[in-house]
Amino acid sequence: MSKPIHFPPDFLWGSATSAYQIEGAPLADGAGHSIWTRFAATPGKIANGDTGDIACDHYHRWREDVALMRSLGLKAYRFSVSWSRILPQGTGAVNEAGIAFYEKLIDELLANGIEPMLTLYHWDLPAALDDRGGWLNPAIADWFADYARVLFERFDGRVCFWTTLNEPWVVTDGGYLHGPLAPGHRNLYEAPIASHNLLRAHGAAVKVYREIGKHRIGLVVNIEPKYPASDEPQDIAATRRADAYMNRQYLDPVFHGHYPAELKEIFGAAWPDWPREDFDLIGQKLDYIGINYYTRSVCRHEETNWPLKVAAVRQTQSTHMETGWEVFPQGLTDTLVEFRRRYGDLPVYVMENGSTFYDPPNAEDGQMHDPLRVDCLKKNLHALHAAIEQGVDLRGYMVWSLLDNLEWSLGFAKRFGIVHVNFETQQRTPKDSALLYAQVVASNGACLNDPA
Ligand code: PNW
Repeated sequence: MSKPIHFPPDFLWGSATSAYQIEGAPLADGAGHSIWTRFAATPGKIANGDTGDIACDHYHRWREDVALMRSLGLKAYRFSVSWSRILPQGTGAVNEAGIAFYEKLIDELLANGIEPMLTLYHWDLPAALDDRGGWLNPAIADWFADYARVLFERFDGRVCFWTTLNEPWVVTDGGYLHGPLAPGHRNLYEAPIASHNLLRAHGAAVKVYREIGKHRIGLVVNIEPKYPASDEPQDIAATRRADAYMNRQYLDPVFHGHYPAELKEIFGAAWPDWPREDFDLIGQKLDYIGINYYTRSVCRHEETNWPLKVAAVRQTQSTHMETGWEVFPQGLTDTLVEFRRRYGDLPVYVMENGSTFYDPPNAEDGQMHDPLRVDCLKKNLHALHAAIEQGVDLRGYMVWSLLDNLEWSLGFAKRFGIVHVNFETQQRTPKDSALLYAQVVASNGACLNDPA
């Protein structure tokens, strides 16, 4: 029997979204193209030909969506800003209409007692910067810091939680190494450069924040704990490579001042020698770390898998999500405890955690039963609590996602929301998982002690 659930008194319960996935109207009011508006316009890149042109129409329904958060009792809302709404060309002239949209949203959140948590970059790079090399151009550290400065100057104080980047691993792995995400490159030589420039950009923005910001800034990474499929040395080595590539590639430079040695093994001739001084920029002190957790992976050596030589072993006895991800709540505890062991005692926020299971496109009579998501959420919250019991300085939890939304290249069919969206009518319907989450928030987790 584990101990009764009891979360810290100021625990920040909230939900998360990102700009391109929910806003719609990506070119409204003077905004520029992003790599995602272009990617979506390219046939075959997003399932079903879906695009973010309308998405959840949040650009027009933000007030209703804040009211929805309030009705669920949420204490925080993690969202991202679209860089190309603020700077249509990526650098230079500020588009005041873009600022105004986020200003209204932030003020509405505050008026409803909801803490805004702002992410500067959730994957929608201005297309004008992609034309100049995007994350491959070292100048992007300055471009990003200049963009960050604009938002710090306008919003610091009203926004007390800042995040530089969401999941640099996904940006590089999906955008530059394997190519399912914008800008869709598939290039072993580009991937390390993009990663390194993401880290330099992160560091440059934190440096600017220390000059002018007065609150908290951090980085958000996705962690997928890796477990060996056997105790064969080859499988153990494969697990180490997978862990280095996905979980340590960004955290080691930020907290330890160097990359994991395995990256050279993985990238071979494509792995550059980095200038020593870059690590001073990258290693800026952070106020918190944000961790996104969805699943684990069980690893075995597989000679033919490029470039890591690792294969994931499907756990046939487990429940799997629509994305094929295994439901594995223990991995959330392991991730948080392992973060503390490796990198020390820093305030931690789970900035995304959630699941996708099939829900029908229409919610009848105001209800949507989602028993698998409810079950997964409960188990994840128990696992979250176990990490606190084991000494992790956990400060908050953001469920992914508030709304069903554009799941990137998988389109609208993969629903992660605790609130159902009918994409024809834009009707929002809280699913059973949202009703459960509202009880969790209202009782600060105590309702999780109730049987069933
Ligand atoms: C996150 N992986 O992406 C993103 O931050 C969200 O925008 C996204 O909608 C959500 O998770 C659900 O997919 C990830 O392969 C994408 O490990 C891929 C991975 C992890 C996170």
